[in-house]
Amino acid sequence: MQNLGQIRNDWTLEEIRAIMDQPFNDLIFQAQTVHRMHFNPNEVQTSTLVNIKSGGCAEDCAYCSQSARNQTDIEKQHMMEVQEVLEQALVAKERGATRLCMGAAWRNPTKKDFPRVLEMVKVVKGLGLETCLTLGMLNDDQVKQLKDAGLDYYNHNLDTSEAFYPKIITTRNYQDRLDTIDKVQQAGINVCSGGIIGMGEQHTDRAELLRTFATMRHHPNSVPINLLVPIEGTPLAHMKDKTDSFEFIRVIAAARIVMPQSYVRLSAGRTSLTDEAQALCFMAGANSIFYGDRLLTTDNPESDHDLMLFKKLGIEMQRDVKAEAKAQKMAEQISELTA
Ligand code: SAM
Ligand code: DTB
Ligand code: SF4
Repeated sequence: MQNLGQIRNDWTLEEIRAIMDQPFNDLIFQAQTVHRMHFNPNEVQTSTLVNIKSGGCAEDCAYCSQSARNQTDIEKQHMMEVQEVLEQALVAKERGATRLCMGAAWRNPTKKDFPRVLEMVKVVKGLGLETCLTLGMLNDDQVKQLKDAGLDYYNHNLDTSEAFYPKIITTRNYQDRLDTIDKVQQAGINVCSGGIIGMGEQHTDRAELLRTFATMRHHPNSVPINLLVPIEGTPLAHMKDKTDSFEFIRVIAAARIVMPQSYVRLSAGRTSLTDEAQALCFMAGANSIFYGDRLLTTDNPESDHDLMLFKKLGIEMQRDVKAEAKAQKMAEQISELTA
């Protein structure tokens, strides 16, 4: 392919399908070639998730354990105290994560809850961790306040193609999602946006989702590719073992090729992938993961298992040297002030 590894925003569906459909070895070789043009191939960025408000969500996302419409057995919880987030952030940092991703089961954050969210961002940043939030839709004022608080990333997924989306969510439309992503990007906050594979969508829906991201003016900085975690009590509970892992790896490789400088995140569903399948995902250009024993309401591989896999593969966890230096400086200033 010509211009392999160059940033383009004019990808067509046919081009992306052709990338995805080529022989597996050619696809992986191409993805690995692009990956090496922009990244250290033996380094993976790690984010840890914290569910800061669990369950009772007003949206009707068919995959989600936290929708009030789904009869799941998760524990509903009010918004966490800042202190509890701080404690979890310390554990994540100790284990080597560089980013804390705080998620809330909201359609959108309310005025009442927002000051505490801002406080969480400041406190977590103070530890030298990067911050990411995923709170649902945002208005202009909220985006500005998050930027002022120093938020590094905002996660807001498109989940699937525009055509398949109404089969999964009816309480908000695709354009709502695109609008929030646009606001976040315009404010200068890094966008994290991806989707889910295995909800009953077709191959072409997966290519179309990638096309939507790859034709944005700025590709999302981070693109999480989730493998559906089928949850009892959700309309997608029956979608067990429906996705071939090679198809999942093909999507990862195609994401790497069409968005050469984005972090491609191997996200939910890793517990149902073998170590070998995950190794192929890294070979295909995945270079970040959620790290820590839990996702939001479901299990993730245990950190020790991930460390063992990294060791077998010779993969290093990325360190955020800038954030560490900043936190060190802040700690020095605090100790000077309190001396
Ligand atoms: N409420 C916010 C929202 O929807 O933007 C933030 C939290 S929501 C749980 C974040 C993302 O997690 C969803 O957009 C979806 O892509 C992913 N997700 C949720 N449940 C999942 C599941 N069962 N399997 C795979 N991915 C899932
Ligand atoms: C993303 O794309 N995946 C993460 C994060 N962004 C917020 C969430 C995965 C959730 C998996 C199901 C659960 O644990 O409830
Ligand atoms: Fe609510 Fe987010 Fe779950 Fe949808 S994915 S039901 S918006 S928590």
